[in-house]
Amino acid sequence: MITHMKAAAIAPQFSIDGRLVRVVPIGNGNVNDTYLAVFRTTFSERRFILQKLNHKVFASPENIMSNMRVVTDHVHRRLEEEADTADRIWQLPRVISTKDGQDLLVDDDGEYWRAITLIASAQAYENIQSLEHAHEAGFVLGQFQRLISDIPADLLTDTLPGFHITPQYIKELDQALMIEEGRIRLDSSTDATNCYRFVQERREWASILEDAKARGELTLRPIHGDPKISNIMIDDDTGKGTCIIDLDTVKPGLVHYDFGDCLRSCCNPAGEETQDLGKVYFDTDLCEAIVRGYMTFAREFLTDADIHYQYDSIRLLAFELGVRFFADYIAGDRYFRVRHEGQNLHRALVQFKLCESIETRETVIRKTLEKIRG
Ligand code: GN1
Ligand code: MG
Repeated sequence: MITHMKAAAIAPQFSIDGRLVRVVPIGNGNVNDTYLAVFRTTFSERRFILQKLNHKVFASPENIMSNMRVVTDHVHRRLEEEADTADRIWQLPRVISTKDGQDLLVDDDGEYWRAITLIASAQAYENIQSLEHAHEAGFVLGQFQRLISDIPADLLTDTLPGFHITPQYIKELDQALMIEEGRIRLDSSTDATNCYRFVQERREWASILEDAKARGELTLRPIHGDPKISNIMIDDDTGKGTCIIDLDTVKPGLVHYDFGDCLRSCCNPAGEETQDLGKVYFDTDLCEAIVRGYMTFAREFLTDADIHYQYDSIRLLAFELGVRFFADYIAGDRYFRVRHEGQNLHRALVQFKLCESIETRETVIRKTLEKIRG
């Protein structure tokens, strides 16, 4: 059965009133398959998100769901406590159980499905729309990090060991290059050999955050893990941020992984999938707007050492995603979904171009960070 039809067969098994009228693919995730399901009763319509979890990436879907329960229960409680003084309605999806009370449904092929509520009257974008949008992206991330900051670390399982450990991804690249098919892919184009040279030139520096962590300068805190632009929802009516979605990667990590990832994603106006490398650059005005939004909340919990590594985290997360795409291309596209041959190589070129642009603008970025810190 093709996945889309399967989704239509799975949706009614979750605890939703009414009859299913439509299931459509939604979003551009690189890992899970996501659908919008619409149910109707005589008097109302209900929409929710149905997802097939990528079992190859997430080895234990049960742990993903238990983390999701911990995070959503915690954040919903805090939002309720703060509702009277909040400047807006903040949203966060809720897990919908199956009709027999489970968080996950395993189908006949052993695939894992879950359902969550849809965020009302809001949307996420693939590219930043304006300076105000950029400010809201930073604001939403800062607010989310604040809201999860007091989740006890032992309640969260590490669902993706090695996630955002840059030297680990370089090791994976080295391993993929030990296999003949990998070496053939490397030698098959100048784009690939250029990517490899780019990695080689930054290999030593790539452990900068992990070294600071090992020295005890930086400490682990709960983080979102994937705060890219398309995971930040903007309210259709107010233009303000209302929610951060995609909670699969919430776990203890460095807040820098989030900060760097949000900036590398939002400050590239051309977006991650652009075909035109000439349009890829790091926009420092957008950077300033995001950091201002973020620091509204983050000022409260960042230490001097945290701030010291902010610039490097921006450079590193662009570099790291480039390494991840490149290593996956060399390994034969096993992790990130691709629609055509060479897509992961092209995605790597985009991130490396962005990383270079960040390096060129180092002085301006550092000055911006200093100015906002005050
Ligand atoms: C993946 O699946 P998606 O699109 O939410 C990846 C992120 C990358 C992102 C790049 C679990 O996220 O780490 O930054 O692609 N998620 C995982 O678009 O690896
Ligand atoms: Mg994700």
